[in-house]
Amino acid sequence: MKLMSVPETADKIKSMEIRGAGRIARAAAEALRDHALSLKVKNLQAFSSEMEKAAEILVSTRPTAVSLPNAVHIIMTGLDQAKDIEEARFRLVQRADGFIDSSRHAVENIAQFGARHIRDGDTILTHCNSEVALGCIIEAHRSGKEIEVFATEVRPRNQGLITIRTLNDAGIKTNFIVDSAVRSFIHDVDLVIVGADAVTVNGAVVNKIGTSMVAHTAKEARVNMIVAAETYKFAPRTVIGEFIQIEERGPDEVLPEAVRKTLPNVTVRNPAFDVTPAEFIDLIVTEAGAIPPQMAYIIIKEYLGWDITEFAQGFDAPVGFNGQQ
Ligand code: RI2
Repeated sequence: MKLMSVPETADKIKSMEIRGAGRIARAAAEALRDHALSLKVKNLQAFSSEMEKAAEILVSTRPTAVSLPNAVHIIMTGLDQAKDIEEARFRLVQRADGFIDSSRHAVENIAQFGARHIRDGDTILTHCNSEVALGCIIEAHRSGKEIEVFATEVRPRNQGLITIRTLNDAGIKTNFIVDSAVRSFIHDVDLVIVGADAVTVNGAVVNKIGTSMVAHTAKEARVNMIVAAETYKFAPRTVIGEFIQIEERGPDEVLPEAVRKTLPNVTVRNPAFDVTPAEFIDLIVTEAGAIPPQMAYIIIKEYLGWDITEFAQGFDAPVGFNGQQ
């Protein structure tokens, strides 16, 4: 397999050739690991500073999915405690491989846990393309439950096309609808399942633009809404009141320049994500189990290993994935 350089991976994440909050985190982990393995420098200080630069390039690609800085933080932790380059390299590679493995296991466990909340005969609505949300749906189907899915188109990047291809290939009966048709079909739906790019300490979920509209519609129709999210999508810095930055992407994704030129008074706005408040979400399914959104702090503290006291000591306290030091 060809190794991808850090700038190559960063470009692919930016352009969304590599996309999905979990996948971009694993891609960043691979890029950091490969960079560490190929780095030829004279001393530990140079090694750390080169790795820091690479980490910064990767983290700056997409600002919303907190899986990315969380993964990078986990992998970079402890570099300064190594006694030489070889130890630093070894630790980093171990952490990167550990993160990739944990991430894959988390996706599998969430599929198992999430599928339990899907009943035989259920019709499920999903928005965008989330590997964990789809994992739950596919696992329910695999375990013999008869289910049907409504999948939205997801303007402007049409991730719904990836979703319907996956569902089709799994042999699941699927209805493809435009985003604005959600309210027209919500009474045919028993359960909404979506993924997450970030979960805040107060249980709000940041996910693909349109998710909050789906959530409002589901709430109005008394349809339950489940969010499938690995623990590394919970955002530690929201504990100290930081907001999640919502990525606004370029106008070309929505309207070609040739058309925009004819409309001098029109500005295209293209936020990639929106925020769904906790009260619109019934359950967040993580690899550590299913929790009500209001318990998000427990995940940040117990599973990511972040505690409010650590912020007082400075943000770089050595913590790791699932709280391992
Ligand atoms: P998984 C995606 O963002 C979608 O918003 C999706 O719901 C979320 O990441 C989580 O995806 P984008 O990369 O990690 O399409 O569950 O902007 O695959």
